[in-house]
Amino acid sequence: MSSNSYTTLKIIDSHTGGEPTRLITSGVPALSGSMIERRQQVAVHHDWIRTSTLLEPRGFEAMVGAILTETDTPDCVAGAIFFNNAGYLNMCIHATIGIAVTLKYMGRISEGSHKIDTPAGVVTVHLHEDESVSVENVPSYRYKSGVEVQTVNHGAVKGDISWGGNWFFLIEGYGPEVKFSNKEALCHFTIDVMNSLESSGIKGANGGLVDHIEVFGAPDNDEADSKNFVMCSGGEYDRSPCGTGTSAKLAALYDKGTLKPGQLWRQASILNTVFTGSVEPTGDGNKVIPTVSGKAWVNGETTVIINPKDPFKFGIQQ
Ligand code: PYC
Repeated sequence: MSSNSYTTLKIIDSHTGGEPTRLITSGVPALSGSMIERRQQVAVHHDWIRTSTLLEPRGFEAMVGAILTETDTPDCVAGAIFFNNAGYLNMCIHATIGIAVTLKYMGRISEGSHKIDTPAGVVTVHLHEDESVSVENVPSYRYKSGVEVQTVNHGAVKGDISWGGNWFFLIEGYGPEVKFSNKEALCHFTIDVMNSLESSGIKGANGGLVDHIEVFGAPDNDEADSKNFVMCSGGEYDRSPCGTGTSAKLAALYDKGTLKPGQLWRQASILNTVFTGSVEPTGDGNKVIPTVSGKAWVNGETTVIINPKDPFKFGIQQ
């Protein structure tokens, strides 16, 4: 773990539909217990791993990180703890797609089906011949529809609260048009909605913070059914279509009766990268298992060096 009094971490970078994933593959202190317990140990005792790998000068705000862990859950090839510039996530599908492709790059898995343990539960990844990856997500559902929130700067906005591994507020017909040149206005709009949901006490089930906002618009071409803009909990937008956000959308479409089991939905991102998805009902109310597919590319491999003398060894935190 340390050489010449430096602490080191090994990382492999990838991106999924434009959204980066920084995977920490070694150098992490020993963790134990369930994935929720392991995440808690990292958050309380080793948050320096998150800040030193994702914050400047090594990272930037849109980067999502994951620690590759061992797991006590039988049949899983690995565990994953997800985090971003602001804190920890339950689940992240773009990162899971990135992890599957990275595990293949590391020679740890080959084509086929593999289970990965996460704080939200066990997910199954299918690594296909063309290197695309499908993730069978945790049970997802629309919790509430047509919820109105009074925002500070954008008037009243209505949306659905839906779970896809994280809590999402799904919005259609409000806010700036979903196109890349509007990204600043979309950031202002979605952050206003996120803050207004919190200050109005509008929550997901069991008081869950609704910390992802997803706005939908018409796709630019016939390669997608919809185009989205997703604001993540750290105040940065997702460059990919956001897999948990796509799951939340699929669950809402199913609940509305507009998406049948097995029917394909193609969700484009603000960069026009596409995830495809479908659902299978669980038999438990309106809950479904979404499967979301996309492609990731490994694009870097490096050693993080933590020099005790470096004032920004753990990232710039103001
Ligand atoms: O793909 O699930 C996802 C995700 C969550 C936050 C950023 N990406």
